[in-house]
Amino acid sequence: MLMEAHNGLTAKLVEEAGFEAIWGSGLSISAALGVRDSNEASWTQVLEVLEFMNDATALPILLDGDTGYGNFNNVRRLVTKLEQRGIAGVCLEDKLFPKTNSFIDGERQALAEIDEFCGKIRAAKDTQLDPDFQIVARTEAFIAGWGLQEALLRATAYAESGADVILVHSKRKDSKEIMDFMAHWSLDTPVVIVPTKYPTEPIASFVEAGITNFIFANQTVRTVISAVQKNLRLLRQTNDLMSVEKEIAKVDEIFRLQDVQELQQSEELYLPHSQDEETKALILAATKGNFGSLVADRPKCMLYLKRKPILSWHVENLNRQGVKTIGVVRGYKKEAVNLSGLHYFDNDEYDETGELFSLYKARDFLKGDMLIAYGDVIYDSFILQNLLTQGTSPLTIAVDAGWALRGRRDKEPDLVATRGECSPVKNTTCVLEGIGKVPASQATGEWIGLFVMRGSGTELVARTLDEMARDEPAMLRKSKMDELFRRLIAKGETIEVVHTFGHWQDLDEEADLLESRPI
Ligand code: SPV
Ligand code: MG
Repeated sequence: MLMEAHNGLTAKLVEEAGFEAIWGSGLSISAALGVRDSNEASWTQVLEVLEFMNDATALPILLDGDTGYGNFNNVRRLVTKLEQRGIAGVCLEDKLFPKTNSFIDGERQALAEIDEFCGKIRAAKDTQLDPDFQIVARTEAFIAGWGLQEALLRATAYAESGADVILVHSKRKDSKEIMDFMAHWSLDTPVVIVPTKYPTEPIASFVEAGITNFIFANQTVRTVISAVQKNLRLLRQTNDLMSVEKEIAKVDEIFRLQDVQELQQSEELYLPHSQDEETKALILAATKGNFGSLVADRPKCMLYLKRKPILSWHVENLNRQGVKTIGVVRGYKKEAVNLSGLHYFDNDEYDETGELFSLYKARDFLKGDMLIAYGDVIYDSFILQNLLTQGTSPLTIAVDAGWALRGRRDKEPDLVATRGECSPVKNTTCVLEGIGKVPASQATGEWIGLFVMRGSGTELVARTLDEMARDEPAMLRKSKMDELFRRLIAKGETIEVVHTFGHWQDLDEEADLLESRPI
């Protein structure tokens, strides 16, 4: 039983339906390509389709090779190319190139000279390298109205020229021509038929007559046409996707047929793992801030800056750098911190605790590569980009080297002392030596409230928080972030510094710009 397919998808569907082989139908391949069954698609274009079909299925494919696309020489090249692409056989018909489908004015179609066609068969058999490659010789004697004698004469000549199988085609509505033929067929060469025009005849009666192979030549493409016509008509009429939704294959079914799962497993095997490890971000936004009536019903991070909540600026900035998983530690008026798609952690003791305690509240989120940001600091996106791409250490902080020039009004700037020079050009790094109690005269910059921790750095920070929670809970509650850095330095850990020059703002200074509603 050979079932028609005309592309990779239908080849797979034929296989899943349990058929034993595929008919690469000239009619349906050309129809699927939107052209006529008159050799309008070139033979190499057909070959391309066959390659996709063969890749999609383990079933043997018999190509409907029409007339062989020329003379014996074209047939030789065709056989070679089909073998190279893993096609199991080719059917050649005794008509003239360019052929016309047998069901269109069959009587008016000229047949090939018997000798010339026998030469094609011999050329094909002499060319094949794989002994299993099948040459099916098809006679159109009945189709062209030449009758039983001519059909038998031709079939015999083709079998004697080496054809592996004879295809006898008929367009009668009954089995008479085929049965007459079989009554006289005495050679061992097996016979295959294409019962498109006599579908009411039971297959069993042909089997009884000695026919062992059947080609269902176009039922797949006809099923596609009817189903698509019906559903597109409905969709056009109703404008309602639900009019077809229940009837059509799920999108997941497409993925299954494409074996998407195999690709996912292979990605595990072959893609470098660092690429799948996404950087997450955590925004600390628990405090109220000194903003008077502006923060009556919302915390700082939900105040509006140019029509958007400050938290939205953060999220968009992070998204632009490919950071999609974002957590927020909220506290004061937490119900007003309600942007969708974020992971929320609550520090309900925001009034009596510091930043380190907020960080600890998101302890379970601290895994892999992470960016930690203060919710009330805004910065240009290049600062984030530099921090994510320049620093490669387990712990890296962003420091403003231009702090002294900016005349900032912050009463408690997080001044830092550093060692070394931060230069991607010279490939040198700068390291944090002190933070918090650094006198201005010794400071090389100001920490801007942004840092990155990667892999082992994240584990180190999480461990330090766990130790504090266990051994010094009061200290954990009241500490600011600089306490964490001081502890890490004291443990001998290296904290890399990426320098920036201005282009950030902590919002305590910018109350004038903020609104509690979009303007
Ligand atoms: C085909 O499927 O293209 C065939 C069979 O050749 S038929 O259309 O019946 O000629
Ligand atoms: Mg055909």
